[in-house]
Amino acid sequence: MQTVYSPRHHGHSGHVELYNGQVVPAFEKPERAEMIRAAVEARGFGATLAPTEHGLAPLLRVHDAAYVTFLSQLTELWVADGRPFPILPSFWRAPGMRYIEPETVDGKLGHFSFDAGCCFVAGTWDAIRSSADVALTGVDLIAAGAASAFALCRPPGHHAHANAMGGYCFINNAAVAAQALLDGGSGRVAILDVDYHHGNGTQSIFYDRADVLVCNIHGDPRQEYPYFLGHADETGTGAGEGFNVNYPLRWGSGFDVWSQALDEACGRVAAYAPDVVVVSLGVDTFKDDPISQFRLDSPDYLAIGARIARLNRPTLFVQEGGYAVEAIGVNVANTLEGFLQR
Ligand code: SP5
Ligand code: ZN
Repeated sequence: MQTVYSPRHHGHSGHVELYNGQVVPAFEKPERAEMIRAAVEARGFGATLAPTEHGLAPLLRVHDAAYVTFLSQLTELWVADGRPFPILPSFWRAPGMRYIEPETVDGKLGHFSFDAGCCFVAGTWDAIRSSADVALTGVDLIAAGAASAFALCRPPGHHAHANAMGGYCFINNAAVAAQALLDGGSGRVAILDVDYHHGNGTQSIFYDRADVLVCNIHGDPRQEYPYFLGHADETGTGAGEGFNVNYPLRWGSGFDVWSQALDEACGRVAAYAPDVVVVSLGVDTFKDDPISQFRLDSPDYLAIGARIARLNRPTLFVQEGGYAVEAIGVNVANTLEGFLQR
């Protein structure tokens, strides 16, 4: 299994988030990707490749043009206003307010986000593009016949909606990849999201579609971020009815409960018979994750990979979350190793 990685993720560094009411260094930091790369390379799964440039067209297949334009112009708007970094939104609409893009930068920031989890610094837009290119180069590997590939994306993507950033996510790399697979000739794609947090962006993007099955295992939104999506009764709408499946689990869930949900999700994926499986691979389900409340341990990730391998489909792993930096490499590499040992 080859890994796609770009050092351009380092441009997104030194950013902050709001945590327990304080401005703190973001948990989503460059060391995450470096720990993963080191662990994966040490296991010798295959070559590490640089991504090829795919431009913005594949992003515009799942994101609104006005949103991508906003992301591409935000930094210059901010700098033109004479403001220092970092850039952080702090104004949002409530239901009932108008959906009209404001002309000024603070208004645009709120219009195109749903939380203060997406901080911009000077190199953020370049890192966002490189992360999407990493996912799209992974798609190219699968399209060329690889049985599997690992897209070491940073920043992550699964919280990003068609027109909004949030939760460290700007462009939804897994959604962009799934759409690119369909555009390349796949008839059906399944996205299996095992990140601790519900992939609200991915669910939202494909909610009315039958050509992408979206399965999510995550912290119950009654307790956990993103709070406002991810309930079990969200099953899709219109043509997409029955093609969204949520497995919300309570704080404190261990691998006994979690692996049962994975078995059920894999049953749904197998019944769908997808041409390709895209795994949104977050390892913030780990017991020592600093912002999460599940209790998976490092050997459990070997079992997760092995269970996914039993689907016996071409599989693209797309990196999402995981914030226990000292264990993140082992946990990601264990998942891939469990998959490869099928
Ligand atoms: C890609 C990804 O994993 N994004 C996660 C974004 C989570 N942001 C909000 C986390 C809220 C954590 N609340 C902790 C409260 C501790 N007192
Ligand atoms: Zn997460």
